[in-house]
Amino acid sequence: MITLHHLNRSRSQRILWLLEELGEAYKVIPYTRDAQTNLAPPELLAVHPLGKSPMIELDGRLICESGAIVETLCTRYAPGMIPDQSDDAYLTHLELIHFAEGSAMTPILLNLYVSRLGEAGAPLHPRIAGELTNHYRYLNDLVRASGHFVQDTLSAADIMLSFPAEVAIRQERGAEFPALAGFVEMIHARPAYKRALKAGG
Ligand SMILES: N[C@@H](CCC(=O)N[C@@H](CS)C(=O)NCC(=O)O)C(=O)O
Repeated sequence: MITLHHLNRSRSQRILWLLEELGEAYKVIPYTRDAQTNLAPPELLAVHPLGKSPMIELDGRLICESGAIVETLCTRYAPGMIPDQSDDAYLTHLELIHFAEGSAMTPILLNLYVSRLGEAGAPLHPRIAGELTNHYRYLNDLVRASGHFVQDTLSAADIMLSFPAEVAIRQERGAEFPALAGFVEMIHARPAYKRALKAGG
């Protein structure tokens, strides 16, 4: 049994989605963001010193970091979601798994935080806006004719990249990045994605 420590409205939603795609038995322990601060509740700190979500428990081991969770779950339950290591696509997979958290989230989070500074943040806006566009364009250009990243069926990278891609669409960048918009439309139409939305509340 897999246990997911799930924070509402968070990057944990993509792990719920993956679990629904896998069809494996799992249990969700829900956590709710503080209504004022929007931060995770202190109960998550009792689980792990970072107090962040997602985290899963698998075979008695707590695993944090979405990338590590997705890689572990796909390797064990859906090896077809990761290209064979002898294929060039495996390197693209590795790049994109790391890109999702290590690169794309930097301008996304900077944009979120700096926008709260109002006029005081204005000197940073052009640089952040430029980097957001740079990262979204890169992703847009990597979407394959099949509508996926890396391979022509759902892969681990699609799960990881769903979050930054959805942010781009929520920021109304769909017309500028139509392939990214198509990717988001495609994943939203998947039955497992819809079940995960319900499960995540
Ligand atoms: N790189 C981590 C990021 C985890 C993370 O920052 N999660 C956010 C939710 S999207 C969180 O728990 N925030 C609550 C808080 O910082 O209080 C991952 O991909 O798992």
